[in-house]
Amino acid sequence: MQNICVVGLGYIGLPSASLLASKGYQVHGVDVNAAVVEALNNGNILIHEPSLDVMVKSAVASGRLNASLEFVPSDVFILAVPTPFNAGHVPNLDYVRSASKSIAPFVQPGNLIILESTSPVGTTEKVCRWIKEERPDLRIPGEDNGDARGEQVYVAHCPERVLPGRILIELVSNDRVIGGMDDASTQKAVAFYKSFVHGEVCATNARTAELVKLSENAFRDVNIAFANELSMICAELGINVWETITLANRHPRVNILQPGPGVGGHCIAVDPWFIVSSSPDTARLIRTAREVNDSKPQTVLDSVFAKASRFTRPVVACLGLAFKANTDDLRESPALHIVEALADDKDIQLLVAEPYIHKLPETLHGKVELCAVDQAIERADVVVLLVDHNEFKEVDRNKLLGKAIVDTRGIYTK
Ligand code: SAJ
Repeated sequence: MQNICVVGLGYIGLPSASLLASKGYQVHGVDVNAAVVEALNNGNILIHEPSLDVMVKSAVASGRLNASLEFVPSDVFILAVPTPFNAGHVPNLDYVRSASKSIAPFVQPGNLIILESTSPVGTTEKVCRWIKEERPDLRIPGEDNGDARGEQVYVAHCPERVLPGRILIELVSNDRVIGGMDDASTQKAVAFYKSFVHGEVCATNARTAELVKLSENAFRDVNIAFANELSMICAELGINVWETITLANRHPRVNILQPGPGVGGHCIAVDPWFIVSSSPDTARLIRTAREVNDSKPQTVLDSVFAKASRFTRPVVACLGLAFKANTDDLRESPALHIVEALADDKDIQLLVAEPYIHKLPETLHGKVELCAVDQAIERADVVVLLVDHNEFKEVDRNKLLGKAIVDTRGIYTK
């Protein structure tokens, strides 16, 4: 297993590809986005992730990592493509299907195919079916293989579980869960991951591995929903939620998470719906947690509008657009949605400080002024803290005196 084809060069595929190249594998990356491919071949990246630029540069310089729009024959195929949802929170497997169908012509007996994308239960079985449809000559686990000859193809799910901001560390140090479509696939995939993972590599079957990953993010979502609901209860009762949580967490078996402006990113706000879609009548708590977290941005907006209404032509400064601290990642960001909604109010003069970006997203063009944090605060009547970036934690508290404050992260009002 020396040649690896990584399909999808995003937040998971790109770090994985460069890590594998650094471990001595010959890695070919494939992406549908020509800009990503071109950047990689020049040793550059288009996303922000600590140390990734250095690792990609050195992997490309070593000759062990390259990319193109085309697939190539390989010993191992890793699918790291997005799994979003459609209207009604129905999982969208189009990218997994397309990746499976695209690698099929290049798959040979003995190859290992790994699905890393977070997926609804049953998706790894579908990968097998999609490949079989293209290649009836191959022996694929879980399929009717009739007259197919040669060594089998090995297929496993190994869900990614790295935290954006710590991807390169967690790719190596986290335990991994590997679920093969049969025992032979599990063993082959376990051997492969053991060659570069320091954490424990735990074997199971494909369906369990799929649900393990979804459960991890649903667990976190439910716990954040608890904190967010508590923040709304505290607001109703006139109690400081941050103090409440700090004191409750002094109990040895209580560990309440932190409320925020809502849950963002492309994982925690998405994956629980994959459980709901498989078990719509049973997944009641998981669904409600999603609804609680999705309702939080509106609660924040209500409180901004209430504070802004005390001023004529109020200047509102929003601190942060990213979906979480110390990143430029704006995907599914509640902070961004809140700023977009405020930008539609013609009575408000809106300033935004976001140290991780240099230009505003298109939805805010011409509606919002991007400025430095000190300047934004100085000019503001209302300061809305949306992201707990380090730069915002360091703000001189004297500069906030006399300002109306909506603090969604408990930095200024703890
Ligand atoms: N958040 C809160 N309060 C908290 C913790 C988080 O409001 O106490 C918010 C964040 O601000 C953010 C969102 O939740 O908007 C998600 O952030 P996160 O840091 O909890 O997680 P992600 O989405 O960056 O990464 C998660 C991780 N999953 C778990 O921790 C169980 C990561 O390990 C997964 O690999 C990743 O999802 C993924 O790709 O699925």
